[in-house]
Amino acid sequence: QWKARMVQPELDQDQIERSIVYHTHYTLGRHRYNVDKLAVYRATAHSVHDYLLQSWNSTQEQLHKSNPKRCYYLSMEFLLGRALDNALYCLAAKNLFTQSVRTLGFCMEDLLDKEHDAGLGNGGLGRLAACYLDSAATKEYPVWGYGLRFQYGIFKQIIKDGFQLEKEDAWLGMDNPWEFPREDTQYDVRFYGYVATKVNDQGESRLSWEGGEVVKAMAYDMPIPGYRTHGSGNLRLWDCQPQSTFDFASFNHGDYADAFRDHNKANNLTAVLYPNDNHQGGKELRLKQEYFWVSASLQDIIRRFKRYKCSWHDFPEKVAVQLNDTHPTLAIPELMRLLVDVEGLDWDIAWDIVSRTVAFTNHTVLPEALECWAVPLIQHLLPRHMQIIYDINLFFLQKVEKQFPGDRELLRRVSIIEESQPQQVRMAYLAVVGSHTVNGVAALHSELVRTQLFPAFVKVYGADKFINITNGVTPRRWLYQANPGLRNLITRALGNEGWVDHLDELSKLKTLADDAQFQQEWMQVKRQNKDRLKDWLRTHMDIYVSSDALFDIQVKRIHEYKRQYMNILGVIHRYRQLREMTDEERHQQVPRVVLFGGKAAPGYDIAKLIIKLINSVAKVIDEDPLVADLLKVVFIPDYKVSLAEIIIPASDLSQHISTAGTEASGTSNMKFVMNGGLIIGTVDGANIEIRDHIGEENIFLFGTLADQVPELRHQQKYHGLLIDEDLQLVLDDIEAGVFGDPSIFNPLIDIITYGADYYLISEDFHAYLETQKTVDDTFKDKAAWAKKSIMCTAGMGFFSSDRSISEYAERIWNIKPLQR
Ligand code: DL6
Repeated sequence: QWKARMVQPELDQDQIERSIVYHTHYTLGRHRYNVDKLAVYRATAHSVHDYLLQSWNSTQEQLHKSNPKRCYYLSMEFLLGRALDNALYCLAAKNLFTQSVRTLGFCMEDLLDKEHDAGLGNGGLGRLAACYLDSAATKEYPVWGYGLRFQYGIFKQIIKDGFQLEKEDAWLGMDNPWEFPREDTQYDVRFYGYVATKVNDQGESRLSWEGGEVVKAMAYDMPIPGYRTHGSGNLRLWDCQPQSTFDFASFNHGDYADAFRDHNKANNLTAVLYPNDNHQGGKELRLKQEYFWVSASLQDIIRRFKRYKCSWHDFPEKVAVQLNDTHPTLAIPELMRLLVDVEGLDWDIAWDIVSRTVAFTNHTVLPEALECWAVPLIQHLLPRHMQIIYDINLFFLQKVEKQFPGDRELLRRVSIIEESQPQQVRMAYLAVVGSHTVNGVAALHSELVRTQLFPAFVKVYGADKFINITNGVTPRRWLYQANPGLRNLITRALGNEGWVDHLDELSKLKTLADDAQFQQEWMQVKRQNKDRLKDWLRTHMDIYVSSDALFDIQVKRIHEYKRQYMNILGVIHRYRQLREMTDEERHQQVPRVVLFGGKAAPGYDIAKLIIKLINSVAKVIDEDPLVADLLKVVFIPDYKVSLAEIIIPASDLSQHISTAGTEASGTSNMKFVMNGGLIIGTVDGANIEIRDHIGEENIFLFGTLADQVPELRHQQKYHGLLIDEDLQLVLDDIEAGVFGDPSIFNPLIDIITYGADYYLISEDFHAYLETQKTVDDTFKDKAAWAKKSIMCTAGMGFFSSDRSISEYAERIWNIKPLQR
């Protein structure tokens, strides 16, 4: 089998083996005597990539022939995770490849584990973008993702003495079998410089951006497999290259550092993803990244559009551009610059094109996450864009003035420029003004977008411009691939695999929810998934847990608003209670394994302290024999997509307990429930719609409602905070040093005691503990729990990202699936 031969990509075992051997020899330069698992993983990945390229090419050909309207999804983040297993399932080739690598002496599971996660994202926003690419490819919508090819993705998290440390994530390794460089697709991108007036051939004067420094953007393409389709989607990532490799003059003078200055500067631009989630971080380099990416993407889009010789007027009939949050908002002034300065269109015509092409998704109402950039910085880095933004604002404000004469307050409220020192550009406002549609990501969030974030714009534009498209997740990765046991059981129960791309089919499981035999098989699968996680914890962390315990999981970015802090305070309360019980009482308790995972932004001290507290509590509980079989706390380091695929199917309960009105949607809540996990949560984000779909008896909701939050905050601020009694006891324990040096945790205590408890932990604590009691009681009734678990999965059809992407396609982009 190791004999090298050229392959014609055909899906039969013999050809697959030849292809793997071919890549081992000729792509990697390895030989059967010096081949290891990593090399065989890479050779296998290259082989799968060959097959994907076939469908990629066929889709491109089809697109070229039919020239349909296309959508371009501009997202700073695409949190893809691993590609191999997913591609094999999509191609329906998992068995063939597994057999092939077995014949060559390897085990597929070992190879899959060699793949490094593509961690080009921070959390929900980036993973949503990855789910959307999967669904667009599966439904054969002409959608391309555009992003940046960061050399370093989200950092690797290491826990030392309970504290988070960060290490770089060099995800690209030696080669990335999933991408191919497009040397023929390169664009110049300028920074700094000045604006000049030029007279064109027709004698008209035009503004032109000149001077400064110019770098090159080069495209890398990653095919995105659709599930059992003939075609494939595409993710185009931009890499930054210097204009020239090095300066020969400096080199000849022996100034080697100077000779490579441009080279290094260009390399730095796309070097690293900013590790902030729901927080605007970063200064000039981040703004440079944003501009570099949107400029290259738009130049590419325009080049493709011009190939078909359509009139500019038809641009919005051929192109839809979706801004995934405000990060790509510079696309609005950049498209104006390209149309007016470069293509010579009049301002009004260009503005009509831009505002019929662009749409904007908002993903947060948290003020600290809303992007603002200082005017002097934009002026310095992008002088022409600052002029354009001023003009957009001027024309918009003139329109508002005409519509609401004399309403100066309204003008102030909707101005894109904030009159602070220095002035700031409000990117969300610019995105609203330049887009034809603005959407939120869950029903409650979209309501808050209308009423809290952009009420003045609703007054100007009317409410119809602001719509809701509730998020979804791909059932391929999050159920079919991550949970083979449940996949097989569901397929057997429903008679076929049709549910994988028609998730509503799951509702047929409802008729089996009371069937004792089915309940038993269902919970057997859950048990196997818990065992899988248990084994992982043993082999990777040397931690032993019992699968009999209730697995209670909270995995997501660590943030005050997500309230991991409340969770660990609840654990301390449980621990206190267990210690105070008699042996007999303790005997009655449901054992719990409480698992945490998630990264804190490196500069977010309070979030890092929450991680330390979790680890300190875990250690004390671990060393206490009195609670040994009843309570275990584990912080799983370096939470990422591939780990989520093991953790999520193993949960009995997961926590989604953000302060009401703060979590725009959440998407892990959908993944857990899809996998038959129950959730405890607040009346926030998509939890609300999940409740509506699975039935309120199958979800544990509690706590303050979003519309009560402002008044409660006001009261606490002006009348002081009355701390919940149980919470006070828990805080006393921390202050007494039960979990180690209490002085470390002072800032955490202070945010409740002196910080007016902004996230309302004290307000919700009692209801949270009571609801946790209900969870314990319910878990004791095995049949009732099994029924709820089945009803959870059965109700999740709506939360497939296939439904979300169809809504985007129909309600915003006006695109159709490719006809074959
Ligand atoms: O829409 C995807 C995801 C939501 O599920 C989360 O609730 C929300 O917090 C997250 N938002 C962000 C915003 N970051 N920025 N900018 O990540 O989006």
